[in-house]
Amino acid sequence: MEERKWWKESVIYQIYPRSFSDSNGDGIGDLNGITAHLPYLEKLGVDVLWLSPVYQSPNDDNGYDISDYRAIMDEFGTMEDFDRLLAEAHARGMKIVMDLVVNHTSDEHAWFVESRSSRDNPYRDYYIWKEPRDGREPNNWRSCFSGSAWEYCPETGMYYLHLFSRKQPDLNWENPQVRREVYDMMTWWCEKGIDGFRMDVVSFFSKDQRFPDGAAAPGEKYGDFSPYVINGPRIHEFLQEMNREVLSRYDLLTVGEAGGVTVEEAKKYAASDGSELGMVFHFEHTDGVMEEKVIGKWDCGKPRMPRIRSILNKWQLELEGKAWGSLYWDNHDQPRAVSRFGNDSPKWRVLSAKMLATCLHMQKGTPYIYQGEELGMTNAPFASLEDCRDIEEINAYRQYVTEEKVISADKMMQCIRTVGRDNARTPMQWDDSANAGFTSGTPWIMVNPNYTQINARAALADPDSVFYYYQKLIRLRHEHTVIAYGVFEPLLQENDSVYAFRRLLDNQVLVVACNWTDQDQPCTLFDEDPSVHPGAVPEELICNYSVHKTGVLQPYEARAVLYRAD
Ligand code: TEU
Ligand code: CA
Repeated sequence: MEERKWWKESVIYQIYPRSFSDSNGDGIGDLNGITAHLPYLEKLGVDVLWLSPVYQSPNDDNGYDISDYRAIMDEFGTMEDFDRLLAEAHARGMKIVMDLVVNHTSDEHAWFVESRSSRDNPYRDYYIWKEPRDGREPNNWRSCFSGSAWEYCPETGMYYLHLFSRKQPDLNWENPQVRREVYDMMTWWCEKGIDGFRMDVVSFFSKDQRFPDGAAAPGEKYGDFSPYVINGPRIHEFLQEMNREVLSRYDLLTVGEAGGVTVEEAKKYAASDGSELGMVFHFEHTDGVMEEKVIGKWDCGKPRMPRIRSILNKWQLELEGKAWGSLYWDNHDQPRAVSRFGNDSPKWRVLSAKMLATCLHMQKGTPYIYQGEELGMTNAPFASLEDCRDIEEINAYRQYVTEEKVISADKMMQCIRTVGRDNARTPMQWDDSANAGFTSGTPWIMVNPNYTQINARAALADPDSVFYYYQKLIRLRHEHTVIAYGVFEPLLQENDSVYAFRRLLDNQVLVVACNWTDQDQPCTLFDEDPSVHPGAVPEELICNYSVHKTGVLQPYEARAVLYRAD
């Protein structure tokens, strides 16, 4: 069994503060709103709260554009509010993980204000500046938020790189002074007593210093920077330095958001020797898995379970004994799990949400729950661009519908309703009062109209709710080390409807089977003894049906049975 670590046995709950709870009626979630709901989170049983960025920011990308790393965003409250949240979370046995966004800053950060002012400013090389090429951008890289990844700065007649919005200039990680500033800031937060970092676009820090053009599809104006940025030449050198300078000096949870990471690269980022990070998020089961590829990241339709299974099983098998993994369906950049991977119709929403939860939480790795996932919250019926707030959606709409006219407004709205990030950013649904109890003011983004049925108060009053199912899954992970540390083995790999696997540790075998369809599916897995210990005693740990059918898994049925040989 791997070396035991608290963050390997923990369940992490991601809070998007802007949409969690508004305590002062300005329509925007805030830190005191989180503090007020710590009892709810303690009841759920989660161990760690990961806060999306709460630092000072002009909110061009809702806090992922930081203008002061050592101050709290005005709309979220004060540093005293933060200190109180940290102390109260700790008092309740919960840890706080911060979102570290250091691939880029806001263009309103003091460093960039200095850097852009003159070519010989001491902060000039904190960012990536290039001369024009033939009077235009230095290369053809596309920004993740549409358009060029370069912005011209007339003050000095040069371009700066921004892989995201023009208000998010990339930091120059080649500059040791930049790395020093980052490590000092991280240390400052660790000294305040936080318990870890989620690291934004950690796989983008190191760029190929030749900045070559990327591949552009025929007719496309911009090219793909990925091969020259993702898992770049010095990334592991940088992270090992960060580990030596900061991470190794504290007992932290560290998780890198590693867009484009392969399982081979993940073995370096999350190596068991602890030389870099604890774990990474990969994107293989969330990017490009939908049935209908429309344009860019914009897909429609549903993913097929066998495709999801082959990806997740690959990661389970490849990381075994080499690196620790993360488990997630949802976050603030992804659509709601029950809408994307499950079935959000009134008939099947609860059952399929529980099935998805079982499928994920019985796997090996640290599981992440995104706010509202424990309620089975769904995608939102955004009617038009006016309902959207996300810069990625708004820029993509402008590019594809307004400027390039490559898809219709209706098709773009269908894509946004399917995979748009705002699906995860509609307010947390607390009760059936106005605005779902999120705010007494006007919410910054529309509330999903289904809040009257889907909300925390209703869930807490219903013993069969998704909430109590998640609560049980979390408790089981705390009670059974086979769930955290058991070796993963796939089962029924030819079955296109049932996703099954087993976990082995010492004299225990945990068998899990999940029906991903709305039909009965034949399954005799639990009728014969699937364990490796003949005569082992079966104990059903969890199931989303109270009555079983022999030889069948009912629609969206998920079952986990522990076989223990004495
Ligand atoms: O996301 C990184 C990233 O790759 C996103 O572009 C994501 O893949 C995409 O939005 C999926 O549709 C991180 C943060 O999680 C995201 O919220 C920020 O917008 C981005 O970095 C820039 O900080
Ligand atoms: Ca507020």
